[in-house]
Amino acid sequence: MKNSTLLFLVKKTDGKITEVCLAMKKRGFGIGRWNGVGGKVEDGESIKDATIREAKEEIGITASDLQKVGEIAFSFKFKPDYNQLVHIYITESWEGEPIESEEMSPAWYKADELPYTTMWPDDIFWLPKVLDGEKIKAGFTFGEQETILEQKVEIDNGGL
Ligand code: 8DG
Repeated sequence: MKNSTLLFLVKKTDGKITEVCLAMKKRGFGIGRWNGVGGKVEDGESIKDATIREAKEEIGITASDLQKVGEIAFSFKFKPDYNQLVHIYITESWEGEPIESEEMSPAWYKADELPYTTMWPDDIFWLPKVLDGEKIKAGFTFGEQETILEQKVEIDNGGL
């Protein structure tokens, strides 16, 4: 399965995530949706390096101190070319301020007011857990028109 990355910049208050930077995807896969930043890992590139590169390309920041919080295997029953393993990170550390690029337009949201109806339909099933401090391993199978056919979300605080 192809590897791809997903990073959420977060701000904490008293150790709890209170704000999340999302970015509106302006083109390609996931267009019209709010999401973290990320994309495909290139040949010979580490997953962390890909995460940092994509964040720079998409919202102009240099991320550091990445914390891995999840892995999700996505399968697309009718488009197996899209199948991918997404490696999910959060960080409180970056240089620069998120800015708009050709690909994405960033905005800050309160962690308990994320626009789930304009996000990938699986996010509601795992992202609240991640923002609550859990680590997850999950799998989703999509059918036609992005309906979720199968799903499994496990808490995995030790394994990642
Ligand atoms: P390109 O447009 O430059 O060709 O591609 P890219 O930037 O390398 O990658 P992409 O295909 O645009 O990356 C897709 C991003 O979306 C990547 O960060 C992983 C993420 N993503 C999925 N599925 C889901 C999902 O169901 N939920 C969330 N939150 N993110 C997802 O691919």
